[in-house]
Amino acid sequence: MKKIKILLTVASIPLLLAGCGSVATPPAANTNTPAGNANANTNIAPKQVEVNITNFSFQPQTIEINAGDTVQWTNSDQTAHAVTIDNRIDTGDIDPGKTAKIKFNDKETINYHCRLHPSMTGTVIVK
Ligand SMILES: [Cu+2]
Repeated sequence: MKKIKILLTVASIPLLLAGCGSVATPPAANTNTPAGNANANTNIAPKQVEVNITNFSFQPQTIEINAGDTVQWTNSDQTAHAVTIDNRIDTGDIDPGKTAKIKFNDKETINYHCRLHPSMTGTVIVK
């Protein structure tokens, strides 16, 4: 009985090592992907772009994204804000610490503002 247990333990060590080795490989391969996509505006996996709402402003105020990307606004202020695109969409009030997302499918330039504080403006350029 004892001999069998030891043999099993020894046999499993190479398997564990092999497992570690194969797990380490994929991240190295993935680092090439963003650089390869940098010059191509088509066939890029949709991504999420972050805009921070702070001190009654959208940061960054202007962002460039690709069609199909999603923008997420995070309200880091102590008061509610909103993202409003006239005649089209309103996120509703985004309370402090909360987020709202809009997906942009068409290539266009969109000016938006905060419904609660119209002087807060931002631009999304969809390429
Ligand atoms: Cu606001």
